[in-house]
Amino acid sequence: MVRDGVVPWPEEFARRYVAAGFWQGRALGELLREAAESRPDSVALVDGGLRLTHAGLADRADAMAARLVGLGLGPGDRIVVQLPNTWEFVVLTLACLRAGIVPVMALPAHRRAELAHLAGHAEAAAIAVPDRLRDFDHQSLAAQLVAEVPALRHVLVAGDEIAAGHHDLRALGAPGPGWSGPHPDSRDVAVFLLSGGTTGLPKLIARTHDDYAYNALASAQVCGFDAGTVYLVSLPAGHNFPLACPGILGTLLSGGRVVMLPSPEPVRAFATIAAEGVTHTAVVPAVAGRWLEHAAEHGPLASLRVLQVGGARLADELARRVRPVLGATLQQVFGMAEGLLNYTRLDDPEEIICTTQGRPLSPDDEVRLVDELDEDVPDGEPGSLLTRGPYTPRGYYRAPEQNARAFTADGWYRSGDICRRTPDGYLIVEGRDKDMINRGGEKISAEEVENLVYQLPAVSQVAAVAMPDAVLGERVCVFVVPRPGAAVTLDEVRDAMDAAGVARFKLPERLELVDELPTTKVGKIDKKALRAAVAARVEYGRRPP
Ligand code: J2J
Repeated sequence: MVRDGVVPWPEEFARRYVAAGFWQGRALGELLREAAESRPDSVALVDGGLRLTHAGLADRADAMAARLVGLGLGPGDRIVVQLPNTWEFVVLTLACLRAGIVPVMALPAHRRAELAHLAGHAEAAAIAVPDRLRDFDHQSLAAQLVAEVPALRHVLVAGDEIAAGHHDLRALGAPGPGWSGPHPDSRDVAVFLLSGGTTGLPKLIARTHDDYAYNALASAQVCGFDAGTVYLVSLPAGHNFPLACPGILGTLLSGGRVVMLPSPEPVRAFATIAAEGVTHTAVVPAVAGRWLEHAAEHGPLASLRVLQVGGARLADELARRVRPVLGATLQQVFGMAEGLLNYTRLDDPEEIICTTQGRPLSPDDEVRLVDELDEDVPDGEPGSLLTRGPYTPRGYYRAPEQNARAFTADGWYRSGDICRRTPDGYLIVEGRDKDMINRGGEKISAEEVENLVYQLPAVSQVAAVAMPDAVLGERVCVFVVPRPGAAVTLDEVRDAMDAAGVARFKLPERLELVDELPTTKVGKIDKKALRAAVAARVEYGRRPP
């Protein structure tokens, strides 16, 4: 039971969410088991040549739960999950939800620095990795982490070559023993998600069974998911969007079918959508752009009914091309792992679908747009988004200092997004007042980049900012003031960050050497001025080397 360090909803709110029927008082594993039993023989999960029925998937998840308990893992223990989009990800996640073991959703791109932090902060007992992925030896890194992180004992590996002492995830997930252990309490933590990152290291978001089940079920309803839904996962599966908005969990709870694909690369994605009759999927704007280009040449996606796009701002012009070119209904999603989800509704007028980022999922989502003094701005004016609600936790896990900044005293989460609200309650994302860079949906904390660049002895001062990019929306640019007589190059910065063991998507793609950094009236580095400077100089449409 992970309760220490988790900030609960005040009891008065909890009672309200229960009374409204949002919180059902049931564990996700229980709900998933029930959904599987109502359609045992239909296909639930497809990964390449492997097809599992709902009953087959539920049985494998039960068998894995029993075997994980056999390894000495139990309710409340944490497993860092760093798996690509394969069946093992789904079986492990369901097994954890059954047994009350809490998965910590890492990304395949994470490296030693992020994984050590996550495993350490969550006091994880196990880590699940692929053997190798894109020429990176995840298994060796996991072994190294076991030596470094005190609580970490087990390495679970999905792959062909399992090192001595490590456990074979495929064997753990083979059909076998049933599971009869008790279901976790619905107020316990079901999963740990990672925050989009504004601080030096990623924070953990504890999502409970009650709130995450509601997140997935209410999303499934708004997105029209049912037993006929075929949902393609091509974004990293541990991200909130493909996991539960409605994602994998929403599809399985609706009796539908999940198709796993390692990447959204258009040739393979289009072939899979056609072969499997995919009806729904979720992508980031950069991927939507590539799919539109591909479809313009190769034709629309006949089976696809709904294309969800979120994670970063979708340009209105791109939005308008989705229906005519892909033949699918666009659904804009403005979401966050911290909770609040905004969706355009499938039957909204085309104008709303193409020019807004949707409206809140739940009637009990509270949204305020405020100025610097936390005063509400008039409707139609841009303001900073504050939110509370039945699936928006009241604080990060074990982070009192950050919580004091990221949440108000009465529990509103400061998302850091600058939005406008239309008269009918839809939000338009206009910018942000948080120090984060959104690289095609991947969130990069400027502070984290700066801390790493400061490790270079030649660096006197550094500021990381977003530079506009035609393909990804934004990329990382660093402004560096070198020490007198010293020189710094982009390659040196990238090599140093790589050596520090961070995900490659965080490495800067441009470096500007300057004599000094501009400051604001109160003496802080003026990032607005820096963003303007790099935007003025940038070459648009340049693809990464
Ligand atoms: C502009 N900015 C957006 C959008 C997210 C569904 C969809 C996305 C996420 C996600 C998610 C945006 N337009 N449509 O968890 O379930 C930016 C905002 C937001 C931050 C959250 C989901 N959709 N954003 O992106 O936790 O800045 O979640 O605060 O990764 O992404 O990032 P993250």
